[in-house]
Amino acid sequence: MDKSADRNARKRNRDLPAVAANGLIDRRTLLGRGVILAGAMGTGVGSSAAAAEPLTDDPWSLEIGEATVPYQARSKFEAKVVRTLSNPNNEPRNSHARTPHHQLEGTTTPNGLHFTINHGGIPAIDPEKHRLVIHGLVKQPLEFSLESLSRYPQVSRVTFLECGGNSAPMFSPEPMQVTVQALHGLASSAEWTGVRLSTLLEETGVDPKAKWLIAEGADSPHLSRSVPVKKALDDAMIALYQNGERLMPGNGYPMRLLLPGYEGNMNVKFLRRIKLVEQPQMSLYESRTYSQILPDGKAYRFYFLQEVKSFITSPSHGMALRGPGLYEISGIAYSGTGPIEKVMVSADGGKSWAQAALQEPVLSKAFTRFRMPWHWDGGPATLQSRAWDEAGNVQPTRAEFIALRGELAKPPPILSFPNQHNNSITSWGVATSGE
Ligand SMILES: Nc1nc2c(c(=O)[nH]1)N[C@H]1C(S)=C(S)[C@@H](COP(=O)(O)O)O[C@H]1N2
Ligand SMILES: [Mo]
Repeated sequence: MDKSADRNARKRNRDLPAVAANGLIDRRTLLGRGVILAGAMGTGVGSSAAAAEPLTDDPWSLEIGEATVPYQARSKFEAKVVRTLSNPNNEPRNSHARTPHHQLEGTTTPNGLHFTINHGGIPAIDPEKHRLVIHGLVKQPLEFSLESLSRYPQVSRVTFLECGGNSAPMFSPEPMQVTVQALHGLASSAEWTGVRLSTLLEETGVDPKAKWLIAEGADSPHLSRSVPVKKALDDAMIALYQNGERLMPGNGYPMRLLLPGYEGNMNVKFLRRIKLVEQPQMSLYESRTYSQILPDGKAYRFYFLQEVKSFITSPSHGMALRGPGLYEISGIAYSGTGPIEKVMVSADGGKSWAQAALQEPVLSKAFTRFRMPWHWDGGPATLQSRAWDEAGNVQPTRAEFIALRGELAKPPPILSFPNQHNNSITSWGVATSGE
């Protein structure tokens, strides 16, 4: 960009309508008013002026390319975009893989990067032999194979999945200096296709006495959870496909229970059994691990909902801004209750706020991408986002959340994992260095 074009861009950007302190700019400027974003601002990075002479040919333009393979993998130049693992050697305990939100865009988590938690490894299930049984308080117990399930009407649903333990580092009394992947990587979003559970329960018939069902997996821990029949008849499904292809092995191949908006753990993978019952079973994962202990020593009996939440993915920890100029703040918002209504963004640690643009489509219980133009003047800034859902729920500040739920328990209690369901606001500090 030559000097005068650069000057013009700077002037145009200065004239952009500010909507909150520390450089936040009206979101409507994103909608085609020609914001000149960072990099084109004459700092010598990002886009640069095209030279007048014709393009030269690089080696890859001068020979026949690689063979086309039956199942393609991404470019080798993307090899660093990976999940982080908690148990790479498969020791006999649980394994986590976290989604790299800071390296992804849009709202769909690619299947290879969907987060996963497996409490006893990933079973190698033969899809021909796998069966799902629905029994208990039903009129007619039934057994389904993968093939018989495919004869029922299929539905697709885009929904997020989040572990109740996602964002647990936010309970720390000291601010954690970690990436968005380490903080919030136990949440992902995909399009799931399969059969509504209500369709199958119509086939079996449900005894009016049945108020709960127990869902059980075919992996070695036989993970099982109690689910209210009301949820089963609402929007629960047996998912067979993930973003158009069969479920990934770690995400429940060949079939899983999907409970949109409910705690990840209840979405039982490798699903082999659904038993209709009168009372919840009080299994390990609902009485110990995911029952939230409160500061007064009492506990929530059940905690199913993943509440309204948002976090900024760019810029975020580990990235560096390359000099003052215009940037786009962008992130993800979602709520287990329904669609996102709005997201507010602050660049001054929550003193002033401005409304972000929501990227279409805004789907119920799915990741929603928000965007906010920001003019960074090179000074210190604290970036935050705060989401509202259509039901009127608002994401709490960290102080509000901690007042209700307490900080990290020390020493950690033996009988419970108390640090669950943290949906409070994340802050990213930006130093004058741009880091
Ligand atoms: N059968 C079975 N189901 C399971 C698990 C498991 O280990 N076994 N992990 C649970 C937990 S703790 C979570 S958070 C979600 C994670 O789903 P994902 O691995 O597809 O992301 O699956 C749940 N369902
Ligand atoms: Mo979980």
